[in-house]
Amino acid sequence: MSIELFSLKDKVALVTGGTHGIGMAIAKGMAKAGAKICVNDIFADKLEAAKQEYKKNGVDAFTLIFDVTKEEDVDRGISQIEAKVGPIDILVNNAGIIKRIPILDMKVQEYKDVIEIDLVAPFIISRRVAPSMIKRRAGKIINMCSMMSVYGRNSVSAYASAKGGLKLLTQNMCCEWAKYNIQINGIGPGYIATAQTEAIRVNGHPFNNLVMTRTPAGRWGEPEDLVGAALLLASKAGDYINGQVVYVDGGILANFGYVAGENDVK
Ligand code: NAP
Ligand code: GCO
Repeated sequence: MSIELFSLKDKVALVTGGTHGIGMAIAKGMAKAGAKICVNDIFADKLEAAKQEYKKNGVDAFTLIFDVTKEEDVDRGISQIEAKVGPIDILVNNAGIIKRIPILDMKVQEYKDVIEIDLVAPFIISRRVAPSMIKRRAGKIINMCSMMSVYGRNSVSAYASAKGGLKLLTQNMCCEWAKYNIQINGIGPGYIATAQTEAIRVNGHPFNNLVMTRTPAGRWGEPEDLVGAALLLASKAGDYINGQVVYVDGGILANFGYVAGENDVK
């Protein structure tokens, strides 16, 4: 019974940017729960490498090229999935980028590029997928938010603007589509060891020290740490969870400035 609650048997799941990192871990987890996996990317070689990696894990992923920011590309890609795999039951808006540039140094175009991928793309893709979910009176949308959905940090203004916006887009989608039995939620990962954080995850780097000392769990998260929350939000188990962001962060958002070993108060 409890296993059935989290089953994704025969569900069609699209995980955008699921060629590595968090997206791939979530897609593999969903495949294990029975879902048929579709992933996109903009580069053919990355898609091919991902296809092989999925195959090694016993997953026959449907891979296709489309840029999440281009409406026509998205339309063509989703039509292809619908024709070859089936209508999408689960959409994970995972594709994302970050630019760490202080506001005064950031070009307007750089700011817009982040907003396009991290905020406008989930709007474009969800709008393309939702009408079919509405018709079928069933669907799950998971938006990859961030701790930057609720906090700022120096040098990530565009990213925080996008992820803060994505949290509220999640809430608005819930307001408009919950009545059609569609659940739209976000996952807010803490600091996770992927390509996106590679440059700041180096021994001795001040940011690495910050993550290690301020995260109550005392470690970086692994992409696989996100799978449980994704299964909850994608399955029957999450049928009455709507418009929420589930933070999977080793406790760092719960911690007001505590530095392990430095400011212990007894
Ligand atoms: P990642 O390893 O950099 O993966 C991001 C994925 O998005 C890649 O597959 C990338 O493709 C794809 N992508 C980027 N632009 C795209 C576009 N225009 N069209 C299609 N695909 C595109 O990042 P990650 O750490 O796994 O992050 C996944 C999501 O979680 C992102 O939304 C990120 O902001 C969010 N997140 C990450 C962390 C963290 O600590 N890592 C924390 C909170 C939230 P290419 O490989 O071809 O570039
Ligand atoms: C940064 C990090 C973050 C994380 C994540 C936090 O530079 O602050 O890369 O943005 O990736 O989004 O939840």
